[in-house]
Amino acid sequence: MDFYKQAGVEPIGDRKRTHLSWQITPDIAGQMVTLMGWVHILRDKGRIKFLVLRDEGGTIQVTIPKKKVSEEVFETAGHLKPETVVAVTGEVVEAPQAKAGVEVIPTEIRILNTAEPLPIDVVEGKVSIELDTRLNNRILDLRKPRVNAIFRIQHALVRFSREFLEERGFVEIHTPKIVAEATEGGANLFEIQYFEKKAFLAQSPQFYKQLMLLAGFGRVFEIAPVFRAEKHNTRRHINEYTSFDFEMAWISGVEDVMQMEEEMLCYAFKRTAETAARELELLGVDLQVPKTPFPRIKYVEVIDLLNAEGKEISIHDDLDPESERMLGELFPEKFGTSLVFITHYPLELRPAYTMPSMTDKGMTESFDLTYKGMEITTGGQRIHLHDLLVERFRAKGFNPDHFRFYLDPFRYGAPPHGGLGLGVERLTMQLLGLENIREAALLPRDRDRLTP
Ligand code: AMO
Repeated sequence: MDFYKQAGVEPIGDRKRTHLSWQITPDIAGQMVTLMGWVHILRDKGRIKFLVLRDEGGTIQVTIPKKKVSEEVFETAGHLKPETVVAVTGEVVEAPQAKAGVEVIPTEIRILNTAEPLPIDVVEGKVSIELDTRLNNRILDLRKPRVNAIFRIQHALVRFSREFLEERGFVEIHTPKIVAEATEGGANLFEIQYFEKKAFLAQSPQFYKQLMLLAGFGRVFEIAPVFRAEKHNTRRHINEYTSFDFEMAWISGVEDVMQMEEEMLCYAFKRTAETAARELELLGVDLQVPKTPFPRIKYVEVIDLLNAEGKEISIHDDLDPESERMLGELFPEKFGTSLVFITHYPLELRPAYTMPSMTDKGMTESFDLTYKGMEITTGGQRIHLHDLLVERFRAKGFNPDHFRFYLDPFRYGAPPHGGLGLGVERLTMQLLGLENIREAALLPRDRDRLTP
Protein backbone atom coordinates (compact mmCIF):
# COMPACT_ATOMS: atom_id res chain seq x y z
CA MET A 1 0.00 0.00 0.00
CA ASP A 2 1.40 3.38 -0.95
CA PHE A 3 0.47 5.52 2.03
CA TYR A 4 1.92 8.58 0.40
CA LYS A 5 -0.10 8.31 -2.78
CA GLN A 6 -3.22 7.62 -0.77
CA ALA A 7 -2.62 10.79 1.24
CA GLY A 8 -1.96 12.72 -2.00
CA VAL A 9 1.57 13.66 -0.94
CA GLU A 10 5.14 12.68 -1.74
CA PRO A 11 7.92 11.22 0.41
CA ILE A 12 10.86 13.45 1.14
CA GLY A 13 13.09 11.05 -0.86
CA ASP A 14 16.74 11.96 -0.98
CA ARG A 15 16.10 15.68 -0.73
CA LYS A 16 18.13 17.33 1.99
CA ARG A 17 17.46 20.71 3.44
CA THR A 18 20.41 22.96 2.60
CA HIS A 19 19.39 26.25 4.21
CA LEU A 20 17.10 27.80 6.77
CA SER A 21 15.06 30.78 5.59
CA TRP A 22 17.22 33.37 7.37
CA GLN A 23 20.30 32.06 5.56
CA ILE A 24 18.83 33.10 2.19
CA THR A 25 20.62 36.41 1.68
CA PRO A 26 21.76 38.42 -1.37
CA ASP A 27 25.32 37.11 -1.09
CA ILE A 28 24.20 33.63 -2.10
CA ALA A 29 22.26 34.85 -5.14
CA GLY A 30 22.64 32.38 -8.01
CA GLN A 31 22.91 29.32 -5.71
CA MET A 32 20.52 26.37 -5.75
CA VAL A 33 18.97 25.74 -2.33
CA THR A 34 16.48 23.36 -0.76
CA LEU A 35 14.16 24.71 1.93
CA MET A 36 11.64 22.80 3.99
CA GLY A 37 8.77 24.23 5.95
CA TRP A 38 5.17 25.35 5.91
CA VAL A 39 3.20 27.54 3.52
CA HIS A 40 2.81 30.62 5.70
CA ILE A 41 1.14 33.01 3.25
CA LEU A 42 -0.13 32.42 -0.30
CA ARG A 43 -0.88 35.07 -2.89
CA ASP A 44 -2.21 34.05 -6.27
CA LYS A 45 -2.03 36.74 -8.95
CA GLY A 46 -2.97 34.44 -11.81
CA ARG A 47 0.18 34.17 -13.89
CA ILE A 48 2.39 34.63 -10.87
CA LYS A 49 2.04 33.08 -7.43
CA PHE A 50 3.84 34.09 -4.28
CA LEU A 51 4.33 31.94 -1.29
CA VAL A 52 5.95 32.85 1.98
CA LEU A 53 7.62 29.74 3.36
CA ARG A 54 8.06 29.48 7.13
CA ASP A 55 10.59 27.29 8.88
CA GLU A 56 12.36 27.28 12.26
CA GLY A 57 14.43 30.27 11.24
CA GLY A 58 11.72 32.63 10.02
CA THR A 59 10.18 33.22 6.60
CA ILE A 60 11.34 33.64 3.00
CA GLN A 61 9.52 34.50 -0.20
CA VAL A 62 9.21 31.93 -2.96
CA THR A 63 8.05 33.41 -6.25
CA ILE A 64 6.44 31.26 -8.95
CA PRO A 65 6.06 33.12 -12.28
CA LYS A 66 4.32 30.91 -14.88
CA LYS A 67 6.79 31.82 -17.59
CA LYS A 68 9.91 31.06 -15.54
CA VAL A 69 9.02 27.75 -13.89
CA SER A 70 8.13 24.31 -15.24
CA GLU A 71 4.50 23.44 -15.86
CA GLU A 72 4.66 20.87 -13.09
CA VAL A 73 5.91 23.39 -10.52
CA PHE A 74 3.20 25.89 -11.49
CA GLU A 75 0.55 23.20 -11.27
CA THR A 76 1.76 21.98 -7.84
CA ALA A 77 1.77 25.56 -6.58
CA GLY A 78 -1.92 25.67 -7.41
CA HIS A 79 -2.59 22.93 -4.86
CA LEU A 80 -0.95 24.67 -1.93
CA LYS A 81 -3.01 25.75 1.06
CA PRO A 82 -2.07 27.57 4.28
CA GLU A 83 0.20 25.26 6.34
CA THR A 84 0.84 22.74 3.55
CA VAL A 85 4.21 21.12 4.31
CA VAL A 86 6.65 21.55 1.44
CA ALA A 87 10.20 21.00 0.27
CA VAL A 88 11.16 23.71 -2.20
CA THR A 89 14.26 23.49 -4.36
CA GLY A 90 15.19 26.50 -6.41
CA GLU A 91 17.53 29.31 -7.27
CA VAL A 92 18.19 32.30 -5.04
CA VAL A 93 17.50 35.44 -7.06
CA GLU A 94 18.03 39.05 -6.04
CA ALA A 95 14.72 40.84 -5.51
CA PRO A 96 15.00 44.33 -4.06
CA GLN A 97 11.21 44.44 -3.52
CA ALA A 98 11.24 41.35 -1.24
CA LYS A 99 11.84 41.75 2.51
CA ALA A 100 15.10 39.78 2.51
CA GLY A 101 16.27 41.42 -0.74
CA VAL A 102 16.13 37.97 -2.35
CA GLU A 103 13.58 35.36 -3.30
CA VAL A 104 13.66 31.75 -4.43
CA ILE A 105 12.43 30.70 -7.89
CA PRO A 106 11.61 26.99 -7.61
CA THR A 107 12.63 24.14 -9.87
CA GLU A 108 10.71 21.71 -7.67
CA ILE A 109 7.95 21.99 -5.08
CA ARG A 110 7.30 18.75 -3.23
CA ILE A 111 4.16 18.50 -1.12
CA LEU A 112 5.20 16.48 1.95
CA ASN A 113 1.93 16.80 3.82
CA THR A 114 -1.43 18.49 3.55
CA ALA A 115 -3.23 20.70 6.09
CA GLU A 116 -6.96 20.94 6.63
CA PRO A 117 -8.60 24.35 7.06
CA LEU A 118 -7.16 25.87 10.24
CA PRO A 119 -9.14 26.52 13.43
CA ILE A 120 -6.95 29.55 14.18
CA ASP A 121 -4.77 31.71 11.99
CA VAL A 122 -1.04 31.08 12.11
CA VAL A 123 -0.31 34.40 10.43
CA GLU A 124 -0.24 37.01 13.16
CA GLY A 125 -2.01 40.32 13.29
CA LYS A 126 -4.94 39.31 11.09
CA VAL A 127 -7.40 38.99 13.94
CA SER A 128 -6.63 39.10 17.62
CA ILE A 129 -7.94 36.06 19.41
CA GLU A 130 -8.54 35.25 23.06
CA LEU A 131 -5.73 33.58 24.96
CA ASP A 132 -8.09 30.72 25.80
CA THR A 133 -8.77 29.96 22.13
CA ARG A 134 -5.07 30.19 21.43
CA LEU A 135 -4.27 27.74 24.22
CA ASN A 136 -6.97 25.33 23.03
CA ASN A 137 -5.10 25.29 19.73
CA ARG A 138 -1.66 25.66 21.29
CA ILE A 139 0.28 23.57 18.77
CA LEU A 140 -0.84 25.80 15.92
CA ASP A 141 -0.51 28.88 18.13
CA LEU A 142 3.12 27.98 18.80
CA ARG A 143 3.82 28.02 15.07
CA LYS A 144 3.36 31.79 15.06
CA PRO A 145 6.86 33.22 14.84
CA ARG A 146 6.29 35.61 17.74
CA VAL A 147 4.90 32.90 19.99
CA ASN A 148 7.65 30.48 19.02
CA ALA A 149 10.22 33.18 19.78
CA ILE A 150 9.11 33.33 23.43
CA PHE A 151 10.33 29.77 23.97
CA ARG A 152 13.55 30.22 22.08
CA ILE A 153 14.32 33.12 24.41
CA GLN A 154 13.31 31.00 27.41
CA HIS A 155 15.64 28.29 26.16
CA ALA A 156 18.49 30.79 25.97
CA LEU A 157 17.83 32.07 29.51
CA VAL A 158 17.87 28.55 30.94
CA ARG A 159 20.80 27.44 28.80
CA PHE A 160 23.06 30.27 29.88
CA SER A 161 21.99 30.14 33.53
CA ARG A 162 22.88 26.47 33.50
CA GLU A 163 26.17 27.21 31.74
CA PHE A 164 27.01 29.84 34.37
CA LEU A 165 26.41 27.42 37.24
CA GLU A 166 28.26 24.54 35.59
CA GLU A 167 31.32 26.76 35.25
CA ARG A 168 31.16 27.40 38.99
CA GLY A 169 31.14 23.74 39.98
CA PHE A 170 27.40 23.20 40.38
CA VAL A 171 26.23 19.63 39.69
CA GLU A 172 22.88 19.12 37.94
CA ILE A 173 20.63 16.79 39.94
CA HIS A 174 17.27 15.11 39.38
CA THR A 175 15.19 14.56 42.51
CA PRO A 176 11.86 12.75 42.96
CA LYS A 177 8.65 14.57 42.22
CA ILE A 178 6.54 12.03 44.10
CA VAL A 179 7.10 12.89 47.73
CA ALA A 180 5.87 12.06 51.22
CA GLU A 181 5.62 15.53 52.76
CA ALA A 182 5.11 19.18 51.91
CA THR A 183 8.22 21.36 51.75
CA GLU A 184 6.59 24.78 51.57
CA GLY A 185 3.58 24.26 53.85
CA GLY A 186 0.46 22.23 53.19
CA ALA A 187 -1.91 24.73 51.60
CA ASN A 188 -1.31 24.04 47.93
CA LEU A 189 -0.38 20.37 47.79
CA PHE A 190 -1.66 17.91 45.21
CA GLU A 191 -2.36 14.62 46.89
CA ILE A 192 -1.96 11.38 44.93
CA GLN A 193 -2.63 7.75 45.60
CA TYR A 194 0.69 5.90 45.78
CA PHE A 195 -0.29 2.23 45.96
CA GLU A 196 -1.51 1.77 49.54
CA LYS A 197 -0.16 5.11 50.71
CA LYS A 198 -0.96 8.76 50.34
CA ALA A 199 1.73 10.77 48.57
CA PHE A 200 2.09 14.25 47.10
CA LEU A 201 3.42 15.94 43.99
CA ALA A 202 6.53 17.96 44.89
CA GLN A 203 5.98 21.69 45.44
CA SER A 204 9.73 22.25 45.26
CA PRO A 205 12.94 20.18 45.32
CA GLN A 206 13.70 22.02 48.56
CA PHE A 207 14.45 19.15 50.95
CA TYR A 208 16.30 17.01 48.44
CA LYS A 209 18.50 19.78 47.04
CA GLN A 210 19.56 20.60 50.60
CA LEU A 211 20.16 16.94 51.40
CA MET A 212 22.45 16.63 48.37
CA LEU A 213 24.74 19.17 50.02
CA LEU A 214 24.73 17.00 53.12
CA ALA A 215 25.57 14.15 50.73
CA GLY A 216 28.75 15.98 49.77
CA PHE A 217 28.00 17.62 46.42
CA GLY A 218 28.98 21.13 47.48
CA ARG A 219 26.86 22.91 44.88
CA VAL A 220 23.80 21.56 43.07
CA PHE A 221 21.09 22.78 40.73
CA GLU A 222 17.89 21.36 39.29
CA ILE A 223 15.56 22.59 36.54
CA ALA A 224 12.34 20.63 36.75
CA PRO A 225 8.57 20.82 37.03
CA VAL A 226 6.94 21.39 40.41
CA PHE A 227 3.28 21.37 41.33
CA ARG A 228 1.14 23.81 43.23
CA ALA A 229 -2.56 23.29 43.82
CA GLU A 230 -3.36 27.02 43.66
CA LYS A 231 -7.12 27.13 43.62
CA HIS A 232 -7.50 30.44 41.87
CA ASN A 233 -6.75 31.34 38.32
CA THR A 234 -4.50 34.40 38.32
CA ARG A 235 -2.29 35.88 35.64
CA ARG A 236 0.87 34.85 37.52
CA HIS A 237 0.08 31.38 38.87
CA ILE A 238 -0.02 28.05 37.09
CA ASN A 239 -0.38 24.65 38.71
CA GLU A 240 2.71 23.12 37.20
CA TYR A 241 5.71 25.35 36.61
CA THR A 242 9.41 24.96 35.94
CA SER A 243 11.46 25.61 39.02
CA PHE A 244 15.08 26.62 38.55
CA ASP A 245 16.72 25.79 41.87
CA PHE A 246 20.25 26.01 43.12
CA GLU A 247 21.77 25.30 46.47
CA MET A 248 25.32 25.96 47.65
CA ALA A 249 27.31 24.88 50.71
CA TRP A 250 30.05 26.70 52.62
CA ILE A 251 28.38 30.11 52.36
CA SER A 252 29.13 32.76 54.93
CA GLY A 253 25.60 34.09 54.63
CA VAL A 254 22.61 34.77 52.40
CA GLU A 255 24.57 37.50 50.63
CA ASP A 256 26.62 34.79 48.84
CA VAL A 257 23.42 33.37 47.37
CA MET A 258 22.16 36.74 46.18
CA GLN A 259 25.50 37.50 44.57
CA MET A 260 25.46 34.19 42.74
CA GLU A 261 21.96 34.92 41.44
CA GLU A 262 22.65 38.46 40.25
CA GLU A 263 25.78 37.37 38.43
CA MET A 264 23.96 34.41 36.91
CA LEU A 265 21.12 36.60 35.65
CA CYS A 266 23.48 39.22 34.21
CA TYR A 267 25.36 36.51 32.35
CA ALA A 268 22.14 34.89 31.11
CA PHE A 269 20.68 38.26 30.00
CA LYS A 270 23.87 39.22 28.19
CA ARG A 271 24.25 35.91 26.34
CA THR A 272 20.51 35.80 25.56
CA ALA A 273 20.68 39.31 24.09
CA GLU A 274 23.52 38.10 21.85
CA THR A 275 22.20 34.72 20.76
CA ALA A 276 18.45 35.41 20.62
CA ALA A 277 18.75 38.87 19.04
CA ARG A 278 16.38 37.98 16.18
CA GLU A 279 13.70 36.64 18.52
CA LEU A 280 13.99 39.64 20.86
CA GLU A 281 13.67 41.99 17.92
CA LEU A 282 10.61 40.12 16.67
CA LEU A 283 9.00 40.69 20.07
CA GLY A 284 10.17 44.31 20.19
CA VAL A 285 12.16 43.74 23.39
CA ASP A 286 15.29 45.75 24.02
CA LEU A 287 17.05 43.53 26.54
CA GLN A 288 19.37 45.60 28.69
CA VAL A 289 21.93 43.82 30.84
CA PRO A 290 21.30 44.94 34.44
CA LYS A 291 24.07 46.33 36.61
CA THR A 292 25.32 44.51 39.70
CA PRO A 293 24.83 44.65 42.60
CA PHE A 294 21.04 44.76 42.43
CA PRO A 295 19.66 47.02 45.18
CA ARG A 296 18.73 45.33 48.48
CA ILE A 297 15.93 46.57 50.70
CA LYS A 298 14.63 45.05 53.92
CA TYR A 299 11.03 43.85 54.11
CA VAL A 300 10.31 46.27 56.96
CA GLU A 301 11.44 49.17 54.74
CA VAL A 302 9.25 47.94 51.90
CA ILE A 303 6.25 47.97 54.26
CA ASP A 304 7.14 51.55 55.33
CA LEU A 305 7.43 52.56 51.68
CA LEU A 306 4.00 51.13 50.91
CA ASN A 307 2.43 52.67 54.03
CA ALA A 308 3.85 56.05 53.01
CA GLU A 309 2.03 55.66 49.68
CA GLY A 310 -1.24 55.05 51.52
CA LYS A 311 -1.31 51.26 51.29
CA GLU A 312 -2.60 49.54 54.42
CA ILE A 313 -0.28 46.60 54.97
CA SER A 314 1.70 45.37 57.98
CA ILE A 315 4.97 43.48 58.40
CA HIS A 316 2.91 40.38 59.21
CA ASP A 317 1.24 40.35 55.78
CA ASP A 318 2.50 38.88 52.53
CA LEU A 319 2.69 41.39 49.69
CA ASP A 320 -0.57 41.31 47.78
CA PRO A 321 -0.80 41.90 44.01
CA GLU A 322 -1.56 45.61 44.55
CA SER A 323 1.54 46.04 46.73
CA GLU A 324 3.65 44.32 44.09
CA ARG A 325 2.21 46.57 41.41
CA MET A 326 3.01 49.65 43.51
CA LEU A 327 6.57 48.42 44.05
CA GLY A 328 6.86 47.91 40.31
CA GLU A 329 6.52 51.70 40.06
CA LEU A 330 8.29 52.72 43.27
CA PHE A 331 11.48 50.67 42.82
CA PRO A 332 12.54 52.11 39.45
CA GLU A 333 11.95 55.64 40.87
CA LYS A 334 13.92 54.88 44.01
CA PHE A 335 16.68 52.65 42.63
CA GLY A 336 16.72 53.24 38.86
CA THR A 337 16.27 49.52 38.19
CA SER A 338 13.46 46.99 38.19
CA LEU A 339 15.46 44.06 39.63
CA VAL A 340 15.44 44.50 43.41
CA PHE A 341 16.13 42.09 46.30
CA ILE A 342 13.80 42.30 49.28
CA THR A 343 15.50 40.81 52.35
CA HIS A 344 14.87 39.93 56.01
CA TYR A 345 11.32 38.58 55.84
CA PRO A 346 9.64 37.85 59.18
CA LEU A 347 9.90 34.29 60.53
CA GLU A 348 6.15 33.77 60.25
CA LEU A 349 6.17 34.45 56.51
CA ARG A 350 8.96 31.97 55.73
CA PRO A 351 9.13 28.17 55.77
CA ALA A 352 10.55 26.27 58.76
CA TYR A 353 13.91 25.57 57.09
CA THR A 354 14.80 29.30 56.82
CA MET A 355 17.68 30.56 58.97
CA PRO A 356 16.53 33.08 61.59
CA SER A 357 18.40 36.37 61.51
CA MET A 358 21.01 37.08 64.17
CA THR A 359 20.92 40.80 63.47
CA ASP A 360 17.23 41.49 62.87
CA LYS A 361 15.10 40.00 65.63
CA GLY A 362 12.07 38.05 64.46
CA MET A 363 13.35 38.16 60.87
CA THR A 364 15.06 35.61 58.61
CA GLU A 365 18.19 35.44 56.44
CA SER A 366 16.02 35.20 53.34
CA PHE A 367 15.13 37.17 50.24
CA ASP A 368 12.86 37.51 47.26
CA LEU A 369 14.01 38.90 43.95
CA THR A 370 11.39 41.14 42.39
CA TYR A 371 11.46 42.00 38.70
CA LYS A 372 9.20 44.76 37.36
CA GLY A 373 7.07 44.44 40.48
CA MET A 374 6.73 40.66 40.54
CA GLU A 375 8.41 38.07 42.71
CA ILE A 376 10.48 35.81 40.48
CA THR A 377 12.73 34.16 43.10
CA THR A 378 12.64 33.13 46.73
CA GLY A 379 15.84 32.15 48.50
CA GLY A 380 17.77 32.24 51.69
CA GLN A 381 20.22 30.75 54.08
CA ARG A 382 18.99 27.43 55.50
CA ILE A 383 19.21 26.09 59.01
CA HIS A 384 22.07 23.57 59.13
CA LEU A 385 21.95 23.05 62.94
CA HIS A 386 19.83 19.98 63.73
CA ASP A 387 18.32 21.11 67.03
CA LEU A 388 17.39 24.55 65.76
CA LEU A 389 15.82 22.97 62.67
CA VAL A 390 13.67 20.66 64.79
CA GLU A 391 12.69 23.57 67.01
CA ARG A 392 11.59 25.61 63.99
CA PHE A 393 9.56 22.69 62.59
CA ARG A 394 7.78 22.42 65.95
CA ALA A 395 7.22 26.19 66.06
CA LYS A 396 5.50 25.93 62.68
CA GLY A 397 3.20 23.25 64.05
CA PHE A 398 4.82 20.27 62.27
CA ASN A 399 5.52 16.94 63.87
CA PRO A 400 9.27 16.35 63.38
CA ASP A 401 8.67 12.59 63.27
CA HIS A 402 6.99 12.99 59.88
CA PHE A 403 10.13 14.65 58.52
CA ARG A 404 12.75 12.19 59.79
CA PHE A 405 14.04 11.47 56.26
CA TYR A 406 14.90 15.18 56.02
CA LEU A 407 15.84 16.01 59.60
CA ASP A 408 17.97 12.99 60.55
CA PRO A 409 20.82 13.62 58.10
CA PHE A 410 21.34 16.98 59.86
CA ARG A 411 22.54 15.01 62.92
CA TYR A 412 25.64 13.88 61.09
CA GLY A 413 27.35 17.09 60.10
CA ALA A 414 25.56 19.43 57.72
CA PRO A 415 27.55 22.22 56.03
CA PRO A 416 26.30 25.81 56.26
CA HIS A 417 24.33 26.42 53.07
CA GLY A 418 21.69 28.37 51.19
CA GLY A 419 20.02 28.57 47.83
CA LEU A 420 17.03 29.70 45.85
CA GLY A 421 14.12 28.79 43.60
CA LEU A 422 13.45 30.84 40.45
CA GLY A 423 10.23 30.50 38.42
CA VAL A 424 11.28 30.08 34.78
CA GLU A 425 7.90 31.15 33.40
CA ARG A 426 7.81 34.23 35.64
CA LEU A 427 11.30 35.26 34.58
CA THR A 428 10.34 34.87 30.91
CA MET A 429 7.05 36.70 31.43
CA GLN A 430 8.63 39.70 33.11
CA LEU A 431 11.59 39.89 30.77
CA LEU A 432 9.31 39.95 27.73
CA GLY A 433 6.54 42.02 29.31
CA LEU A 434 3.89 39.31 28.78
CA GLU A 435 0.47 39.92 30.30
CA ASN A 436 -0.18 36.37 31.44
CA ILE A 437 2.16 33.63 32.72
CA ARG A 438 0.36 31.12 30.50
CA GLU A 439 1.98 32.78 27.49
CA ALA A 440 5.36 31.75 28.93
CA ALA A 441 4.37 28.09 29.45
CA LEU A 442 4.41 25.79 26.43
CA LEU A 443 1.37 23.83 27.60
CA PRO A 444 0.05 25.54 30.71
CA ARG A 445 -1.77 23.67 33.46
CA ASP A 446 -4.31 25.72 35.36
CA ARG A 447 -7.53 25.17 37.26
CA ASP A 448 -9.47 24.65 34.05
CA ARG A 449 -6.84 23.26 31.74
CA LEU A 450 -5.45 19.75 31.55
CA THR A 451 -5.10 19.54 27.75
CA PRO A 452 -3.50 19.96 25.28
P1 AMO B 1 8.47 29.81 46.42
O1 AMO B 1 7.30 29.02 46.86
O2 AMO B 1 8.47 31.28 46.71
O3 AMO B 1 9.82 29.24 47.07
O4 AMO B 1 8.65 29.60 44.87
C1 AMO B 1 9.81 30.06 44.20
C2 AMO B 1 9.46 30.76 42.90
O5 AMO B 1 8.66 29.92 42.10
C3 AMO B 1 7.76 30.70 41.33
N1 AMO B 1 6.38 30.26 41.61
C4 AMO B 1 5.42 30.09 40.68
N2 AMO B 1 5.43 30.27 39.36
C5 AMO B 1 4.29 30.00 38.69
N3 AMO B 1 3.16 29.55 39.25
C6 AMO B 1 3.09 29.34 40.58
N4 AMO B 1 1.98 28.86 41.11
C7 AMO B 1 4.26 29.62 41.36
N5 AMO B 1 4.57 29.53 42.68
C8 AMO B 1 5.86 29.91 42.80
C9 AMO B 1 8.00 32.14 41.71
C10 AMO B 1 8.65 32.02 43.06
O6 AMO B 1 9.47 33.11 43.35
N6 AMO B 1 11.69 26.29 48.10
C11 AMO B 1 11.50 27.72 47.87
C12 AMO B 1 12.66 28.31 47.10
C13 AMO B 1 13.96 28.33 47.87
O7 AMO B 1 13.98 28.93 48.97
O8 AMO B 1 14.95 27.76 47.36
C14 AMO B 1 10.22 27.94 47.09
O9 AMO B 1 9.70 27.04 46.45
O10 AMO B 1 8.90 32.67 40.75
